[in-house]
Amino acid sequence: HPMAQLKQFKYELTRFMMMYKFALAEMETRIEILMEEFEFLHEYNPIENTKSRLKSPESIINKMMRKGYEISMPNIRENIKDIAGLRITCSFITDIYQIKDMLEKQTDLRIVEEKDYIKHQKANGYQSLHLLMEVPVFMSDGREYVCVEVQIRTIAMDFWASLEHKIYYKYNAEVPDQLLRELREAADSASALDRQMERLHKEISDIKEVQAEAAEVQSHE
Ligand code: 0O2
Repeated sequence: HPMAQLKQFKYELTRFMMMYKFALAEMETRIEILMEEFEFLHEYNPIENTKSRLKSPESIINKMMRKGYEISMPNIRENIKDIAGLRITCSFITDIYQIKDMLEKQTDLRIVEEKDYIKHQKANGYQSLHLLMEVPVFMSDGREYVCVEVQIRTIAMDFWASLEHKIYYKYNAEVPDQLLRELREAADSASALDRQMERLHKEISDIKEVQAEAAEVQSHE
């Protein structure tokens, strides 16, 4: 009966989406733990902001249709890797790789794909580190590895990406050439700012280190 079929589909879809919700919650907790400990050890928090989002069933279906795949739960799982997304914003580029290292050390997480748009900036100027991670989620019938797309970027990269995203949608993906050029220039300015902030940050850390050493020596005299 079609109504019963629909009910069954709704039931399966809800459970399917739950897995991604749990995987995101798991990743968020891990990040929180890492950050609290990091702050305790180094008196500094490398993360400015984290934001998680679940793709809506509607945009999952749209993406499946755009890519020409037949719509079924296993097919969605196989082909849409960003149902669960976690975006981490940091102050400095070095923080990005530090967070990646910390995640890599968690042996029960798997990094299945890495796209480094910082070392290999996209032609439009986009920069970010994307990690496709598989997170273990324990449900009543056992363990499942669930995919989470983690995007790690600096504040400047994030500022650029959100503006570009708005422009892209405003022009329905057909952005005028002049605007594309200006966006590219803005991306280069964002990169230059990131590099400058990194240098300043390093200088300040070096000064702090020297001061700490001097204080240590003095306390022994
Ligand atoms: P939204 O609205 O953020 O969810 P695919 O995901 O299969 O289409 P691919 O190449 O496998 O594409 O994924 P990739 O390159 O890892 O990028 C996926 C996500 O990264 C995008 O998700 C964006 O969030 C972000 N991204 C990638 N390139 C750009 C870019 O040029 N500009 C901006 N602003 N964001 C970008 P969605 O689903 O496209 O969008």
